[in-house]
Amino acid sequence: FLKNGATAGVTCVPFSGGQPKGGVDDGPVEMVRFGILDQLQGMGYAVELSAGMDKYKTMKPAQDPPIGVLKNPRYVAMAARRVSEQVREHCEAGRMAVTLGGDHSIAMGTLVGSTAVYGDDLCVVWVDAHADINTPSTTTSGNLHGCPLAYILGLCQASTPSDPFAWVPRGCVRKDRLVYIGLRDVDPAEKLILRQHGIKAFSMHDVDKHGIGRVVEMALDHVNRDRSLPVHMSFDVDALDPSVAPATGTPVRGGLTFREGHYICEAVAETGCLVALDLVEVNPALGDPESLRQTVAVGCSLVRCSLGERLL
Ligand code: 6HN
Ligand code: MN
Ligand code: MN
Ligand code: MN
Repeated sequence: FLKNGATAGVTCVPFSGGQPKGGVDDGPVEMVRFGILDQLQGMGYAVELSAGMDKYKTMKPAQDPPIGVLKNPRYVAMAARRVSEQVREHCEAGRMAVTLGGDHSIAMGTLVGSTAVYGDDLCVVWVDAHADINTPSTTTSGNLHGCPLAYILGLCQASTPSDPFAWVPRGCVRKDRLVYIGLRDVDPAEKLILRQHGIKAFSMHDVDKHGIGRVVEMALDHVNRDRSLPVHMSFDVDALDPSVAPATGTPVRGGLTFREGHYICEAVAETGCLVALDLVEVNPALGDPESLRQTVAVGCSLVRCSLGERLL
């Protein structure tokens, strides 16, 4: 799919409006400071960086009252819309779209961007402790980072003209082309949604039972049996165990080991099908300097592995 697989189109999204904790907006700058762009260049990629990353902080509307329980709805919608345009540009140019977050609400934008180019052939591998599939009516937190997939799959009520998310093409990702790996903190209403819509998910229980090798194979078989369709991987760093990635806003114990996380990225890279990658929820403000260094380092290393860095 990649006309020029050797160019990485990187979008930095310093955004935290999808959840209440500050600091996750510094995730991208910390990963850049750690050297992710040089590292990709060192791997042989040309790096094309989206312009104007400071805009994400200044675009916050003066007035953004909750809509129902949803917090910062206009801000989240504006930021995600901008992300969608930047990711679409990268995909249109045949670049590997790499998006560094930021909280996970920005995936609403990355998926609108990638599907605008690849259509409903696009397969989504969502690596996360959480399902991020709450609708505006099921979310109890009102945090939009817990909702992106409900919008993308078209599980929310039809949008009204005043809906800030009216620009999101409902159902741009097919339900049978989404698969989860790493789940272990799924809200009761989300469990119902997964079941009702027959959405495939591999929880940590499945990882324990089958091993990560088999789980990734089964996950890819589900969405992309022939390994012929384009893949967008959205990797929430909280999929990893908090001992591996402590600096994140919603840590849940019992997560992926360092190697299991990397294995997923290596196996997806090996398919040659990856066209877009999100690495989100790195929050440098949480924890001591060593937790921060460790989390930023692992985030960068997951990006490199997804883009084909090999152990040998
Ligand atoms: N994330 N299910 C919870 C909620 O608030 O809806 C947690 C969401 C976490 C989202 O980690 O990207
Ligand atoms: Mn999560
Ligand atoms: Mn929870
Ligand atoms: Mn998430």
